[in-house]
Amino acid sequence: MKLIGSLTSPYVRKVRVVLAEKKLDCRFELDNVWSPETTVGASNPLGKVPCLVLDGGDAMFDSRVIVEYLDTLSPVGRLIPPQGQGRERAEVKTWEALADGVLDAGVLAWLEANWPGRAPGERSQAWTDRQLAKVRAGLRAMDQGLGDKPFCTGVYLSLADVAAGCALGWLAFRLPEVAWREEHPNLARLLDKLGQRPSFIETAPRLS
Ligand code: GSF
Repeated sequence: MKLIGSLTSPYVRKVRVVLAEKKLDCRFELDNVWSPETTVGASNPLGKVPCLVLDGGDAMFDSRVIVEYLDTLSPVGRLIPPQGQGRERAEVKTWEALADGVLDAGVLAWLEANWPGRAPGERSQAWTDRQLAKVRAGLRAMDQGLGDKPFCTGVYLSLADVAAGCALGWLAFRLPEVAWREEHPNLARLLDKLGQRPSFIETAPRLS
């Protein structure tokens, strides 16, 4: 298997953390989706990372599909409850949707300010504010949902924590002005705990 991705993408990081937690082997191929030299389009017509290319050449995207597949490959470090446990499974996947949704809004806000294809006069503060309001509302919901539990859905690490940790780590990396730590001490505690795991240490977002 080969994972196409970048060192900054939180969605790619989610996949890399899952690979590490489940001790799965996978080659990592760096691709800059914003550069004219990107080749990810050959595997993902949407031109986005992460993209997982299987040994036979078939490609899989997006991160939610990839991590669900990876979790089936080995019983080691199960991160998603099995089909039979429908309610628990939906709870984990709702956490993932919430964390990814915070990221989707955060990425849109970040691109509004930073995508070089948009001239300064084309950047909309109203759009940025709309997206940042989603980020803040999502963080409030995550903090409340976590409460004082050790992990998002209880006492075991699951994909919910992986997704939440990748979202929080990316916000700290790209949107430090959101400054969520003081307002959300439960989330700060979770991120600090996750940050001690080798899977999170090895995949910490960096520019190069
Ligand atoms: C999001 C992937 C994505 O937006 C997933 O895999 O979970 N729902 C998808 N990836 C970004 C990089 S980043 O912001 O992490 C990407 O590849 N964007 C390229 C583009 O042209 O939008």
